[in-house]
Amino acid sequence: MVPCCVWRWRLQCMERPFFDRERGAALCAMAVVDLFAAARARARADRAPPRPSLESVLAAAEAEVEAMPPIPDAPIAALPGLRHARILQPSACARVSEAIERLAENRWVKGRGRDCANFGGRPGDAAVAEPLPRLLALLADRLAPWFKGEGGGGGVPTPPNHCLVNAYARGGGLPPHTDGPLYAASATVTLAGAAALDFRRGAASAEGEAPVAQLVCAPGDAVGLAGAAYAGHTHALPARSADVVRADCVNLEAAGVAVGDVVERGGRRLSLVFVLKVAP
Ligand SMILES: O=C(O)CCC(=O)C(=O)O
Repeated sequence: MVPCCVWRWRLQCMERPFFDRERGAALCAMAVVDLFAAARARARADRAPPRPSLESVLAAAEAEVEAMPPIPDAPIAALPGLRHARILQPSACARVSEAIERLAENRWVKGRGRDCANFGGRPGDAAVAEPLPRLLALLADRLAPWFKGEGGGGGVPTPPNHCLVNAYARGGGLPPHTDGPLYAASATVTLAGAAALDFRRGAASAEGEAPVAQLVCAPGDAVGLAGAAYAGHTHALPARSADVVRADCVNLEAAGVAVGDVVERGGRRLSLVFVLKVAP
């Protein structure tokens, strides 16, 4: 960075007549300042730790997922089809987040309230356009029991085959929606940024209607939607930077919160939405 006073001085020099000895000296001094600034920038870059390779970041995250115990069934009685469980411990969550940020780097698409990156195809397209990267496929395998009997799976655990990565800036959110008729269930893993989801009765319910349930999810948590929770309710992530825990919160104990607590979203929310697309 060249200090402000140097810029002012440079501009004054430029305004002087061309064959000015003082100007010549000033230009030499400027060159010296530039050389020092460049050398300082180089030294700073040399001091920064080298970026780990994508392969090593992926390998570390995959090892964490491979070491995960099977996920519990974890149904929430208050809303049939809703599940919630902590599936990633903090170190696993940090490694998976880092790997997902790297995988998504060249895929982000700007959206309203969030940026999205798709793996497996676009959400609205019925076809599965590509196999999931190994890390996402490993997570999908872990989540398979929550998709038992979905998508013609014949009552056996069926891994989801599409993943939407969501990144919300502070205060971002999603209005009430369902995940659509192409799927019958979804599982969302929070990797960064806690949040409280609101559920409203009816597949077309909107913001003006009162929520019937709230669910708090923290980094490392998975939320499963199937049956009535998937098709008979909308879910929403209100656009705000903190959520107040309400009396209709259905996972107080599992989330370790009490009514009236304020759950800060944090700077950036990163979540993975897994769905099972049925081949057209
Ligand atoms: O980030 C979340 O927890 C919600 C994501 C969601 O509902 C969606 O992408 O449809």
